[in-house]
Amino acid sequence: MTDEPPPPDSKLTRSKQRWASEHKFITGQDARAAQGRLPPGQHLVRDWPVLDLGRQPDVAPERWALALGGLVERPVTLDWSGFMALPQTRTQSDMHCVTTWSRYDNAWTGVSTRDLLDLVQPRAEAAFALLHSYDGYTTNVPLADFADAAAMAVHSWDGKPLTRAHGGPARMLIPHLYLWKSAKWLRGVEFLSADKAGFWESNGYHMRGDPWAEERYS
Ligand SMILES: Nc1nc2c(c(=O)[nH]1)N[C@H]1C(S)=C(S)[C@@H](COP(=O)(O)O)O[C@H]1N2
Ligand SMILES: [Mo]
Repeated sequence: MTDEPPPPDSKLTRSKQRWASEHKFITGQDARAAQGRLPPGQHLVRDWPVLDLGRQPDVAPERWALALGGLVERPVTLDWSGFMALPQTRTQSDMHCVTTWSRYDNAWTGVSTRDLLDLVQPRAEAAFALLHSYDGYTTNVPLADFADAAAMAVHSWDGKPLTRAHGGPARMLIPHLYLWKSAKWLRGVEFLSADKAGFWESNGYHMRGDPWAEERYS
């Protein structure tokens, strides 16, 4: 799957690149000692900040499609009605952004990644997933994390359709990893045998991104 040219530079994007080189926000806390619900170095917010590369694609559901391919037995491209016809899962989870904010108790509706995997049947060699977005963004995750019980492609938050600013009509949600792994405006998932860095992973950020282990930077 080919991605659009890299999106425009923004002040936040440049700051985040600098934070990676300075290893900013690392507390060095022992992950095993981290108790409770807030990962080390994080603080709680009540609103829901918007973070992206500064280009928010306007994808109407009628034009939206999700291509699932790569190392799978049955590559599938889902249109909106095909996606919505899949089993619908409701969950509640916390989100943790690498810029140090966390937000509790987000109610999601969407399609569980396990149901997507059942559909395409990844081959034995598939070990990583590369997520592709309509704004040209990419991010990579190990297949085991993609297949986590709480991971899903979501279309609703708090009972309402996901807004364009937050990645609507549909985005990935992998709540046990930092939020940059949760690709907004999702358009494709490519299953690979070898790990391949996405946008932030090519700019100093971690290949896995576990907030409890403070896997912020590479
Ligand atoms: N397509 C796309 N997905 C993206 C991004 C992006 O720039 N483009 N930014 C990531 C980052 S760095 C974060 S923190 C979250 C922010 O999601 P939110 O704006 O809904 O809070 O989206 C992630 N997913
Ligand atoms: Mo982020």
